[in-house]
Amino acid sequence: MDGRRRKTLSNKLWALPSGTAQIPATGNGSGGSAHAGSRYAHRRRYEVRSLLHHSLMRNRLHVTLIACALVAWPTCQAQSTSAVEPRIIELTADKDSRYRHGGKIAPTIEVFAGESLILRITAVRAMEVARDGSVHGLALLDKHSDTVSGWRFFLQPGVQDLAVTAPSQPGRYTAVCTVICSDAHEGMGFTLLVTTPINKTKE
Ligand SMILES: [Cu+2]
Repeated sequence: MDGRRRKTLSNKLWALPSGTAQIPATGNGSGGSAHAGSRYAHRRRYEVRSLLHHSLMRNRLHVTLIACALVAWPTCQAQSTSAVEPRIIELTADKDSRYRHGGKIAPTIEVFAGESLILRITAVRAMEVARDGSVHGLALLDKHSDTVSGWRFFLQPGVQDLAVTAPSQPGRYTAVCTVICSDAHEGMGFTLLVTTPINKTKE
């Protein structure tokens, strides 16, 4: 019975908010000194010790939690302030099998190496549609005509946001359409000019 009671008490302790944890538990039955028989006193000591143990554990837990919070807080702050919103670049993959950006056909878009971007592409059907329903495609090729990792997409009619990261190597990259969308498909593309980030070129 003793053990069961302790178990109940410790369960209560864990359930109670920290400030109130010890008061009702230690006060339970010990308020009147009339009950101070030796057996009772022994049990009480035992319980108090177990309560102390638990409250110590709780204190340690609290200290640990607070320490974690203190450590985590600046990290979260740093992350939220340093995480730059990706730049949105609006493009149209048009019905005449041309990429447009700000009214320019086959534009050159300048980005920083490693920059987070969102390509907001409005795709409009040209003559042909791929079997999966895509009306145009997009692949970014490096100087060896290899597709840059993470830069291959098939475009459905309408607006789509493509999250990409600019290549880490500065240089001139060519974006091409990968769906045979019309006779003019071969000429459909744009240039991505990747430059070194500002903080590395400050002169
Ligand atoms: Cu095409």
